[in-house]
Amino acid sequence: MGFFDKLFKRNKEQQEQKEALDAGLQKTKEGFLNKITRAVAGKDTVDEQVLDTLEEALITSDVGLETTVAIIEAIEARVKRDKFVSTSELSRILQEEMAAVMGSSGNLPENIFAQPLPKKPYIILVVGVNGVGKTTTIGKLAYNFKKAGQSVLLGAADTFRAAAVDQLTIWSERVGVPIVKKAMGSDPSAVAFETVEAALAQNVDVVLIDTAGRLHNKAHLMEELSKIRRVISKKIPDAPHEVMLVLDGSTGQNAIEQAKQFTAATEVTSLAITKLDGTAKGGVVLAIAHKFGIPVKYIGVGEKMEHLQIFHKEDFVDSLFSLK
Ligand SMILES: Nc1nc2c(ncn2[C@@H]2O[C@H](COP(=O)(O)OP(=O)(O)OP(=O)(O)O)[C@@H](O)[C@H]2O)c(=O)[nH]1
Ligand SMILES: [Mg+2]
Repeated sequence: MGFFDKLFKRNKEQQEQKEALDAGLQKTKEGFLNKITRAVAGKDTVDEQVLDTLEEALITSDVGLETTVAIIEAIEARVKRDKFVSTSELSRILQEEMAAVMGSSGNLPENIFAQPLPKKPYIILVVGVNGVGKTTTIGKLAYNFKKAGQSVLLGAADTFRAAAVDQLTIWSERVGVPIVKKAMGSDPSAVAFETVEAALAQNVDVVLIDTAGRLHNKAHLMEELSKIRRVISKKIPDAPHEVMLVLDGSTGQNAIEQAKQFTAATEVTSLAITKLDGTAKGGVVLAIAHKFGIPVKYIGVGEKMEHLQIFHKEDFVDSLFSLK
């Protein structure tokens, strides 16, 4: 049991989620903890050398330079202030500072899916490059919203590939929520428009709109997203209410690069980081949460619908440190 673990009482479902997170982060943890253990081996107190090794451990665990420096500086300040910090205290301080550096991310309430949404219908546009897990994340979100009692409508605005519409249709059947779709090659904004129209007519709570991750080129992709946004706002002026960028955590620094490009080209209001199961690059979550000032709301720790988690930064850090 880790440090933060002791602070929380979890119900059965939360406990299962935490175990899935622990298991998913196994690889990241192994690399990371080995490096930390090496950093403090044979030392009683936190000195320059311990901090140097720690810095290296964080950077090579995909936490990235900028975020690592922020964490190390915070620890240095504490060491300076408290004069004597033992290496046994270091682990606790490190966990606290790792969580702190993630800022506004990971502060969502446990019952987020059941809470009344700020707008009805609440329109979420899901964006990201191909293969990151957009369609899967939509399926998982639909499952969670529906389970919490909200009515959901899916919009298949990825019309670039026939398989994309099929894939979202399978999710709609699996979860038991309706879908608006058109033939492959149709105008994606037309699909988005009809989806929003149907949501208004049917008094739906949440709308999840899937988009293509690959088009002829990047400029075309961004242009298409702007057009979808424009068309949606013709029906509901302040929609989409959320633009969720999906990032594949297993690609490490690549995910950061994608986040930079998308946030420069379009307004992104929330993040989901997928495929944290089975990767050693989980440290990238800290970098993403720290760098962009956009809340990481959800993380994916597997392919199934139960494998979407509300992102809790303390749980996340705790899982990086808890040895099974
Ligand atoms: N292990 C794991 N696999 C995932 C996760 N999320 C998605 N996947 C898998 O990643 C692959 C791509 O997911 P999609 O949802 O099709 O990705 P996409 O972004 O919609 O891709 P395009 O439609 O091609 O743009 C699928 O095989 C998913 O099952 C996750 O959290 N963990
Ligand atoms: Mg897709």
